[in-house]
Amino acid sequence: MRTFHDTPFRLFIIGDTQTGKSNIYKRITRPDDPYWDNTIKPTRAVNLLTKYDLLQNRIVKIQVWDTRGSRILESLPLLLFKVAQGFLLVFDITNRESFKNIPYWLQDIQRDAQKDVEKVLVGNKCDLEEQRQVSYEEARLFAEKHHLKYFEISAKTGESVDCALKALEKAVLESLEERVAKEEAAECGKEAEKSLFERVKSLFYSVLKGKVELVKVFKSALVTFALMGVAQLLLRIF
Ligand SMILES: Nc1nc2c(ncn2[C@@H]2O[C@H](COP(=O)(O)OP(=O)(O)OP(=O)(O)O)[C@@H](O)[C@H]2O)c(=O)[nH]1
Ligand SMILES: [Mg+2]
Repeated sequence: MRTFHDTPFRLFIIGDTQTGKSNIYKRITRPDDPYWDNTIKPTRAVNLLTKYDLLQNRIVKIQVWDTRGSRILESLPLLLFKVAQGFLLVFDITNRESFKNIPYWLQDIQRDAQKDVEKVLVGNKCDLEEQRQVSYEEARLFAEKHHLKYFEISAKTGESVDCALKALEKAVLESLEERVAKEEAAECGKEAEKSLFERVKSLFYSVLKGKVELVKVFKSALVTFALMGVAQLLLRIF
């Protein structure tokens, strides 16, 4: 029986530069920090932290990856996409360009990540309602079209950050459980096939053994008859 406790869910936060990924990362990894820190510098490579989370009464280990948003020289995160099990796809609701680039990020995932990877779309900075450039409905429809869950969050106030993260964790957990169940079913199938094979084999051996026994009996009968014949012949002669 496998547990998920030692296998971290590798969750990547990706999206255009300045969409707030590092601040979301900070909210996730240090949720109890009382202050809002807007002095985080642009990410140069990746930030990475492993932590435990409670999900559906189970403790899951998650590894959160904060990546750089620049699409120039982005080869490092893209190489790492292979190890990801989930992506938090971030755009900034006050920056239309960052929303328009989401399809490119989806292409990167499709090209470089595992096929069954989970994705959740988040529109960050929902505390800046007056500067909004992407409506909730437009983003929601886009998400629906691409089979993604959509959350509007604020790394600044913390609004819905946990909901988005939990949705991603849940999707990853369900997909892993499904995969494990399939693997176990395949194993059971193999076992059943094997035991059927074993049964046919032993049946064959017992039949063969039976035949050998029959041949033995037949042989000894022949020998007995032959000896009796020889004995009768000798009696007649003498
Ligand atoms: N008002 C508001 N500002 C935010 C929020 N999240 C991030 N910011 C600001 O947006 C800017 C960029 O934040 P980062 O977290 O560094 O963005 P990033 O996506 O990590 O940027 P790169 O590392 O360059 O890819 C900073 O000035 C943050 O203070 C938010 O939820 N609300
Ligand atoms: Mg950053």
